[in-house]
Amino acid sequence: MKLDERTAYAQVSAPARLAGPGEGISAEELALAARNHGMPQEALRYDVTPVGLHYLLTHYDIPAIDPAAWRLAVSGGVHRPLTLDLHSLRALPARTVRVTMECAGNGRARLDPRPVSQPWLVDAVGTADWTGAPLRDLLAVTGLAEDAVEIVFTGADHGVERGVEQDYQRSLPIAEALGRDVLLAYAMNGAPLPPQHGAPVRLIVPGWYGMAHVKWLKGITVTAEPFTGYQQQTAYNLRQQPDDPGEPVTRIRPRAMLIPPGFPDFLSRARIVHPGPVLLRGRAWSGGAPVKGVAVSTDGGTRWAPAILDDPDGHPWAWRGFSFAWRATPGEYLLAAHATDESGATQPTTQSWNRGGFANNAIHLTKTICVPEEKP
Ligand SMILES: Nc1nc2c(c(=O)[nH]1)N[C@H]1C(S)=C(S)[C@@H](COP(=O)(O)O)O[C@H]1N2
Ligand SMILES: [Mo]
Repeated sequence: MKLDERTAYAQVSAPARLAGPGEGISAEELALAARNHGMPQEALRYDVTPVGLHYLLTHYDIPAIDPAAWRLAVSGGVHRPLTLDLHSLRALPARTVRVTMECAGNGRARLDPRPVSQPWLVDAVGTADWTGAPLRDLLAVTGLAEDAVEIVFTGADHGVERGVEQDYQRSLPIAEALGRDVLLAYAMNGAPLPPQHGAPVRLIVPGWYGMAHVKWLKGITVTAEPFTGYQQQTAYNLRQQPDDPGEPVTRIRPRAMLIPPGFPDFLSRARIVHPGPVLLRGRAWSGGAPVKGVAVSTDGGTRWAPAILDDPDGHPWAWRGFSFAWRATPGEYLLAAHATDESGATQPTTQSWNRGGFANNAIHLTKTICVPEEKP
């Protein structure tokens, strides 16, 4: 019997599907959730997420790459193809950019019906200071062919997904790739990239959902046609039906998250506060345009009041802090915040559904109870 690619992987690699009514998270999804951890919500307290608290998403294995042996090949539609080592990359002028990154599947686990995949709640976000060489400085060295349309970025990780064997690859249109802040990053928060975040070099595309920031970069290929690889055309598209042409997932939609107030109940994670003034703090971000305003609700979104944005801190690609002075009285509350950006984009109250569970930015509710302090 001759096996084609699909039948060869049929035993281990299921097609995309939606969970049935009431179908819980499976052990396979739990295993993914444990490998690919989120950022604990209380880490919204930091301007820059400490490395171990930043969320993590890795489709296949984390490659073990010897930095001394690492090479980056720049090929395709360039005048001077080249192969670079880490030393020569570090010799280019360095730039540091603070970037809030969010996985396009953030919030997927609460969709109904739920796509069977990495089951994110709302924790797939983090902010880091990335240092590297601007991609455009490297492309100035190689030159670009006149007919260049896209740039394809290839990671060193390899796997099978929905029956398709592949290197992790994504592309960017030339105009996006030439942005001043698109980096070939070799440092995160001032230290060399750790293995799980793409060591020794990854791509950083500020404002775009996570899938564009290719880790463990090994190749850059300039092409004269749009890239049609799996992660570009099959995955990361908004579709209602499997055979829809799909709208590509690109920039991060606006979202605001409250730093969980008070203290948590161990299992339910409901928040507990005592009566009196409670300063609600949070972070808001958008990859499309700067955040213009944030509103807060304490009654699940019936009434809203404006929050106060922190002063701009010179980091346009990073989340913005906000505050709201609340006076808590005994009772049960659903706290919420929502962001609007300068393009007018805002957050929906109900989840916008698509088959992959991508780019949802529904308003998140934080269940909070205010109880009088117990006197000893
Ligand atoms: N090579 C490679 N790059 C990758 C991925 C991957 O699996 N392989 N995952 C992508 C996805 S889906 C996300 S959300 C981000 C996560 O980056 P982080 O793990 O550093 O937070 O990396 C992106 N880059
Ligand atoms: Mo992602």
